[in-house]
Amino acid sequence: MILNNKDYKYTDKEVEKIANKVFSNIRITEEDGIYLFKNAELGILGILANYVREKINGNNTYFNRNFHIEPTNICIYDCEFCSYKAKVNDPNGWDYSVSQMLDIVKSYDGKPVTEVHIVGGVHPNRDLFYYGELLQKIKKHRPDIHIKAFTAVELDFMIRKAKFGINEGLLKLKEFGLDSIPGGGAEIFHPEIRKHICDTKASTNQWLDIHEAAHNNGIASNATILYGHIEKYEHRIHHLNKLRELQDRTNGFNTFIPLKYKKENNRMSEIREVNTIEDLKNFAVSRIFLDNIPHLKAYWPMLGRDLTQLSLSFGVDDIDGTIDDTTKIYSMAGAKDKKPKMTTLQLVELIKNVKRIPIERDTLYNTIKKY
Ligand code: V47
Ligand code: SF4
Repeated sequence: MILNNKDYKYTDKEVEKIANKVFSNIRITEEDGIYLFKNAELGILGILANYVREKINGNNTYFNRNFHIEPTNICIYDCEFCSYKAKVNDPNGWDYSVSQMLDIVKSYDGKPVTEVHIVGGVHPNRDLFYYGELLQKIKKHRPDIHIKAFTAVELDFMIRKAKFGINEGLLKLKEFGLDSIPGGGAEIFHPEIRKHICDTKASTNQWLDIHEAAHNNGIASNATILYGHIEKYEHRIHHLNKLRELQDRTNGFNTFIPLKYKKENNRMSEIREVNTIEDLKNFAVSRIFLDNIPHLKAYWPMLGRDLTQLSLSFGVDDIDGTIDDTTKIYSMAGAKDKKPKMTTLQLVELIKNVKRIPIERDTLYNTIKKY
């Protein structure tokens, strides 16, 4: 359903100019991106994002069969938006041993999951060798499973604690069994905002350096943005531009995942969450701007099922996976789904209901099954 500019009655000349660039496959500038955020109405953003989506991914809509392990919520950092973390000895804290985490993996014996997503807090006593043991034991037990693990923030700490350089640390983890890196910890790259929401953890440059080094060592990764709090459109575009520049150098990002700020139980709770229009605009402009990152993901446990379906008309081509009630990050921050879990059949139905083609994929987007 690719529409072209002849079908749309523009009310804004500048939006028309930018739209013509998109339809001519010309990259839009940072100024264009900000202009779209501020001035384009949702209809044209949907048309443009859908054009880019269908050019790259056709009608395919991807999902996988995955589960999460959250090793600990104990964290040395104190991000303002975090509803999840606990301090050492906090009664709300958890800190799983390697054998407890292996038991989680074993509970999937005989089930056709293809990915384990491991992400958690930055525990002061856990280093690269502790997590290395976990990776090795998972691979020994289940060699077929892809391990997507540790945000750049966790990696930065565990690599420094082991007194390794970035390349050396990543290669060691790869040797232990790390297959790819999730996109978390990016938040907002612009220093004006980062200093207010997550001042002490890995900086923008450290996050970007870790992903660049991973890509250069054959480890693919994802990228996120945490949007909808104190940042302005200018900061979002600055963030997208940093990712686009890095992707031009390495081509190592698979997927971009906008994470909507959820307000419950954190120190930024007075900030209202943005509405659905803003969510859809954000997906659309991300899709239009990031012409070199192949996939755009709507993370359904956070957005809910209806908005996830809608997002498929605003650039999104991936809805993550079955997840199976194994993540607490968003339920603790106020997401409606307290026990997120969808069967493969439910994911397939969700996609088919909006006339897209469900594709079960592995983490690296190889097709496992077309429905
Ligand atoms: O970096 C924390 C976010 C991220 C809140 O790579 C919050 O496939 C909203 O990395 N409101 C971690 N978001 C999650 C993550 C992720 C999730 C899904 C898929 C992938 C992937 C990666 O969670 C953190 C932070 O940005 N987060 N608190 C909150 N209150
Ligand atoms: Fe720690 Fe991550 Fe929470 Fe920040 S967002 S306090 S790094 S668990």
